[in-house]
Amino acid sequence: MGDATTTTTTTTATTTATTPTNIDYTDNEQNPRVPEEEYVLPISYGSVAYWLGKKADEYHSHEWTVYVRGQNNADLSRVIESVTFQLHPSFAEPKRVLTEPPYEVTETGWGEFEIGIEIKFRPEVGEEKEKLMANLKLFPDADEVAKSGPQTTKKPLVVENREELIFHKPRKSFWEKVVKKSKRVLEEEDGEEDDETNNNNNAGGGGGSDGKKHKKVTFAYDECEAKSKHEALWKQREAKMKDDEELMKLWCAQKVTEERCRVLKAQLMVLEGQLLD
Ligand code: SLL
Repeated sequence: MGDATTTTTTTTATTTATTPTNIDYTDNEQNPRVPEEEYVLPISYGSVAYWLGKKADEYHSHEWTVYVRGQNNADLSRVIESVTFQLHPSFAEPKRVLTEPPYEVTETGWGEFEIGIEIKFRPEVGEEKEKLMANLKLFPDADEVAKSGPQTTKKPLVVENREELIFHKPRKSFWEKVVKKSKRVLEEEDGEEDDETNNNNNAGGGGGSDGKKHKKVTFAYDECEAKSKHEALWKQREAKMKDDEELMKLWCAQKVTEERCRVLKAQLMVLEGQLLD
């Protein structure tokens, strides 16, 4: 297995948001929905593939892992009952069911294919399932080779998708037994904010937009203790994403300041002109 701290060739899809399928919004008396709340669960899923180099043979050129994980190492096991990966029929027992983290399957093979992923939620969540599709990629594209050099046994090819599972109007059982059991991380006075701003990257939360000051409460996911083979790689990627976000914020702040300076200079010139008249 390669060293995860080496440079990676990476293809990342943009974050998409999805609502679990087949949601029945009709209320049921035993387990009603909490209408004013929303819970956001950021996950990542995809594949990591290493070329086997000298160890490669005709049918086993790469070792790869397909995975589902919580962003920022969040533990998904309180929400997820099982993750099923549907592999290509050329693999023995292609339906792989994982009932605890890390939700990942590692195999060796020769070809690329689409891997069906089905996430089944715990009964208390009250929603059925979420279906995703991961594109297993073993061979870098020509432009990736041009950018990062040829494939080596140390450089993993990563295809990662980020997704936000959004639970609108969560079931009371989910809200009380799962979400509210999580650490409460933030409670602050909040102004005229939109409902959507009550959910940040690693938390779900609630609150109305009545224009009045109100308390904003968010919940942190517990850290996942089960180690993924690729944990160092995930941490490296997430640290880089945070750095990129910070850089983007700094860049925006700089642009705003430059624009303000320009406007102030123009106003100053007008005032100077008026003084001279
Ligand atoms: C194709 N899309 O039809 C591809 C299918 C299947 C890959 C790729 C099996 C390895 C093994 C394997 O890698 N299958 O037999 O252990 O061309």
